[in-house]
Amino acid sequence: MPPPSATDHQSPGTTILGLGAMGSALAARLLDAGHPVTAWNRTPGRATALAEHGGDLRTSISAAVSAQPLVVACLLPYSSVRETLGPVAGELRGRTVINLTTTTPNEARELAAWATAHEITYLQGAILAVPEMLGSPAAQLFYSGSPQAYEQHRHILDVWGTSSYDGADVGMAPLIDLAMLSGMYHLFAGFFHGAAMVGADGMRAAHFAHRAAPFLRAMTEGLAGYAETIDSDDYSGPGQQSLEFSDLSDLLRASEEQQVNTSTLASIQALISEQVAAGHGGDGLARSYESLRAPARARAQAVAIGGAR
Ligand code: FVH
Repeated sequence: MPPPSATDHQSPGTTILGLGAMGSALAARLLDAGHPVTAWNRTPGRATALAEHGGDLRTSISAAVSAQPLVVACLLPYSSVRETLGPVAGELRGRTVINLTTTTPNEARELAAWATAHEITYLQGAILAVPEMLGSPAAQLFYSGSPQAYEQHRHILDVWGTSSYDGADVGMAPLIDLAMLSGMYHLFAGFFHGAAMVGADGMRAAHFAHRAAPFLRAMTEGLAGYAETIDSDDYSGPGQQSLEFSDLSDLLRASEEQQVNTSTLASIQALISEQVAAGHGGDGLARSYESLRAPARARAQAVAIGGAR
């Protein structure tokens, strides 16, 4: 069945597959903005609020994807996307699928290849926001894949938050999203570690957060400088905190005194120690990046150079 076109009785709408916390918010913001929404959810009971909100709820996924030219999948986990879309590839032919499910770069590329094989236009998205943020500029949504689909449906995408397009490689949007989330979770783990250290002596986490947050916020000002060093591939430049100076032994001993799990801190010390052992102790802290970016290659290089000295 060909997708509805703009000549249909109303402007084309959007089908949302998945009415979990995020999918429900995606649908609700579109309805609030006056856009027609068709929706499907594996468990129908979760979708009653949408029907009350003016959504067109379909119990069959085939009917749901056949109702609109744009189909948005917001499911969990990634495997459920293939399980859900696979059986309706025929109905999706000629339509656009935007996958907002958290997906790895290679999973996105696999799905894009599947979509192309079935004449489906594919755009990968990544939502850097919680459901409550949707509809505000603070909600960041990254997209990569079909530039035509991004531009054609921009009026829909921009309802949800601040949209950005990261190029035709569908893997880029999820890659940037997951890389940023990686930084976030490392930051959280570091805060939890510190809170555990002071908590062992009775300081409440709230007081520690009051002290630590301004400091951690200020430290993010240094990220651009570290990035410049990494991009220059020259870690010997002046004004950098050296790897030797960055030795974390004091932090590890203090954590042990506080009987705090040292695994996260020890993993950072391992990166530093590896580079120092390879003869780079005088280089800047950013050089620990080399032990992260391609462990096998960096380790071989580091040992070879260290062994040559
Ligand atoms: N919630 C958040 O804060 C984060 C923010 C960043 C982006 N994520 C991603 O958004 C995707 C959906 O997340 P969610 O929070 O909506 O997740 P749930 O509330 O658990 O809803 C999951 C929906 O997926 C459906 N589902 C699960 N398995 C299957 C399956 N095998 N076949 C079909 N549908 C499936 C589930 O259906 P049901 O359990 O209600 O029947 C929900 O509709 C996700 O990628 C986040 O990483 C959200």
